[in-house]
Amino acid sequence: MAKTKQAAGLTAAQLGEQKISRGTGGETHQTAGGDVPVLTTQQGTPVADDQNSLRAGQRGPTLMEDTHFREKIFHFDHERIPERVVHARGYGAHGFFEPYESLADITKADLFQRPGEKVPAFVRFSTVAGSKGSADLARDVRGFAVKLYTQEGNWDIVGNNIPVFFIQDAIKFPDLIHAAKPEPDRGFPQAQTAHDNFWDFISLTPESMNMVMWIMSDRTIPRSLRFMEGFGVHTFRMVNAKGKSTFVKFHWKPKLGMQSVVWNEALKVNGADPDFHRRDLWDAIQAGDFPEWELGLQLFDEDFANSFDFDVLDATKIIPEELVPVRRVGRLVLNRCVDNFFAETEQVAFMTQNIVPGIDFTNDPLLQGRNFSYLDTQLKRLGSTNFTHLPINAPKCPFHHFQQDGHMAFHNPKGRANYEPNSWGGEQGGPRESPEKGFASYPEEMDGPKLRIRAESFADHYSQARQFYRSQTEVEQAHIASALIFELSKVETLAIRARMVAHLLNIDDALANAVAEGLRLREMPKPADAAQPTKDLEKSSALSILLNGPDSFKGRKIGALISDGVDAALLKGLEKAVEAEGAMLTLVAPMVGGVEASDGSWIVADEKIDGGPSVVFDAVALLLSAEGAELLAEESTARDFVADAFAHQKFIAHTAEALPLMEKAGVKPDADEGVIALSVAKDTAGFVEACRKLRLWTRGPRVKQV
Ligand code: HDE
Repeated sequence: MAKTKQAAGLTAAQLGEQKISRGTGGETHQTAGGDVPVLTTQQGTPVADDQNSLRAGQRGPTLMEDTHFREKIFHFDHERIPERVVHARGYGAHGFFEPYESLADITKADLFQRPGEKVPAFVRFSTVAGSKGSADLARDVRGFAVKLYTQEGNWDIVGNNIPVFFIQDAIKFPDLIHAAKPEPDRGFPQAQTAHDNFWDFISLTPESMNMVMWIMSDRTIPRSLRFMEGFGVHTFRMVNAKGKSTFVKFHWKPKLGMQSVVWNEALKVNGADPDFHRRDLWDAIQAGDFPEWELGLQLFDEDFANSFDFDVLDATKIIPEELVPVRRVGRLVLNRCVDNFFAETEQVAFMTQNIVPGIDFTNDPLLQGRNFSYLDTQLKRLGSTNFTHLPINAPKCPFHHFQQDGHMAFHNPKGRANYEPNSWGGEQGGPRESPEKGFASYPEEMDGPKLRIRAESFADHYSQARQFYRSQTEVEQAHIASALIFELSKVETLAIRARMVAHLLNIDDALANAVAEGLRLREMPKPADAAQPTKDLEKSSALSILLNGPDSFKGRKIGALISDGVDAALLKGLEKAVEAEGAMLTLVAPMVGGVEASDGSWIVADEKIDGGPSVVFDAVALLLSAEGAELLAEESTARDFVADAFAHQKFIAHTAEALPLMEKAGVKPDADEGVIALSVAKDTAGFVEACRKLRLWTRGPRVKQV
C-alpha cells in the first residue's frame, strides 16, 4: 500500500494548519505554543517538510536534488571533532574572579591591581584518562583549568586537583599517557589505571612515586568538583612594574572544604549516575548555590628556592604550606552554567602559554614542554588557527593584530595595512607595539652547555612520597593501602606487583607490608634501588583531606526514603533543618509519582528507589511507616540503600517503624552513634548537625574492605 505523508511521519493535525506570517524579526510560525522561528536550511531558506525526504513517486528512490536532506545529513556526519587526547571528559561553567587586595608590589598583572574588580572566568573540570563518554567517578586526577579574561589578555591557569605530577620532563608525557590509556591490542580498560601497562610504566619510573601516593589517596575520587582543591603545579613567576620577580605556586582552596567518597561507593556511583559530578555542579549552580574557591599564592624568592631541599623546577614536588604559607588573595565564583556544551565546554582552548604581563614562566621542563603542546593540540582539535575567534576563546579586552585569513576567519580587520611597520597613519595603519605596556619576558640569565640530562637536584624520588603518606590520618592511610591493593590485584604480571612493592619499601615499611599482605605476595622483594636515600620530612596537615573538611553540611545532600504514611511533621522538620544548613534534600520513594503522607497530603518524589541509591547522597533518612518498611524490606534495592549507607560510613536517621527494613539490611539501630532514631520533628536538627562530620570513620573496622 502506498504510504501517505501522514502515515509515514506526523499526523495531519501535526503537519497541517501551518501558517507562516512575516514579522519584523524574520519569519515566524504560529503553533499552539506561540510564535516560533521558521525552520530554515543553513542558507536561510524556509523548510516546508522536515519529516520526509524528496522522492520520485510514492515509493521511489530519494532524489539527489533534495538539498535540504543532503545538507542536514552532511552536517550531522561532521558533528564530532577529535576529543582531547587527555582530559577528554570535562564539564565547564562561567563565573568571575575577584581580588581581595592589590598585589601591585608583587605583580603588575592587571587583574591584581584593583581590589573587588571582577574579571570574567571560565573553568573546565575534567578527568584525564577516560574518553568523552566515560564515567565521572573514575579513579583519576581531575583537571582544573581556569581561563581568566583579563583586561590585558587571557590568562589560563591549566591546573589539576593534585599539586604534583607523574613525570619531570615533558618528553615522557606520551609514554605516560599511552601506558595509562586502554592497552592498544585489546582496547581496554577504559578510564582506569588498574592494568598492567600503567603499573609497568610507573614501576619503572621512580620519579612518579610521590604522585602515586596522591593518586592512590581519596583525592582521585572527589565527592564533588565543588569540594576539591586546584593547583597550578609548576612554579611560575610574578613580575612587578619595577621588573622584580617573585616565584609563585598557585592554589585554589574550596570554600566548602574538601571531601571524597570511598572506593566501593565510587564503583557504584559510576553505575548509578555516570554523570555524578557534572549533575552535581549543574544542580548547585542552577539552585543558586554557587561554588567558590579562594586563590592562594605561595610566594618565595631565589634565596628560598636555593635553600629548599628540592628543586622548585621539579613538578613532582610540592612546597609544604608549613614552609611557605598560602596567602589567599581573591575568590573565584562559578555562577552560570553554559548555554551550549559544545560551543563552550568542548571548544574552549586552554593553553599554558596564555599568560599576561606580570606573570611569567620558569624553566620547569614539564611546563616548557606544555607551552608547545597546548597550541598544537588546539589546531588538531578545533581545525583552524582561528580558534581564538570562537567567543569562548576570544579575549574580552580589545585586541588588534595582523594575523589574518585561514579557515573560518570571522574577525577581519578593516583598513589598508596588514603589516608593520607601515607608513599609513591612523585607522588605515593598524595597531603598533608598545614597549611600555607590552609583555616583556623576565630577563633571566642563561648560559651553559646544551645537554640532554636530568639535573641532580631532581633525584630524590621518595622523601616527599613518605611525607605525603605519613601526613595522612589513619583512615586515609588505610584507603591508600586498599587502593594500591585493588589496582595491583588487576595487574596480571607478578613481577610488576613485586616491583611496585619494592618502591613502597622506600616510602613506608608498614604500607609496603600492608600491600604485600593484601596481594598475598609470597616473597617480599628487596627495596628498589634509589638514586638518593629517603629523608624523614616534617608532616604537613595540609596534605590530608580529612583534616581539611568542612565545618558544616552546607552544599551536601541527604536522601530521604519515604513511603505512604510518612510522618508529615517529621518530613517538614527535616526539610527545615536541611534548608537551615544550606544543604539539599532528595526524596526517594517506591514510585516516583509520590506518596500519601500521614496527614493525607500528597508528596511528590524526586527519585524512584532504584534510581536514587544511597551512594549518591552524603547521608540518608529512612522516614518510613510500618507499612512502607515492610514493603521495602522485600525490595533488594531498598536493602542496598540501607546496607550501602552503613558500609560507606554514612549517617543514617530512621523512624522506629523503619526497623524491619534495617534488620533485613543487617543494620542494628544501636550499631553506633551514626545510626540516629527520629521520633519527633525537632530530632531532625540534631541529625543534620551530626552529618557535619560527613562520615563516621570509627565505623571503619566493622565494615572493612570498602
Ligand atoms: Fe595537560 N594537556 N599536558 N597537563 N592538561 C592537555 O591540551 C600536556 C599536564 C591539563 O579542560 C591537552 O587542550 C603535556 C600537567 C588540563 O581543556 C594537551 C604535558 C597538568 C587539561 C596536554 C601535560 C596538565 C590538559 C589535551 C606534559 C597540570 C585540560 C587537550 C608536559 C598542571 C584542559 C588540550 C581543558 C590538557 C598536554 C601535563 C593539566 C595534549 C604535553 C602537569 C587541566 O595539550
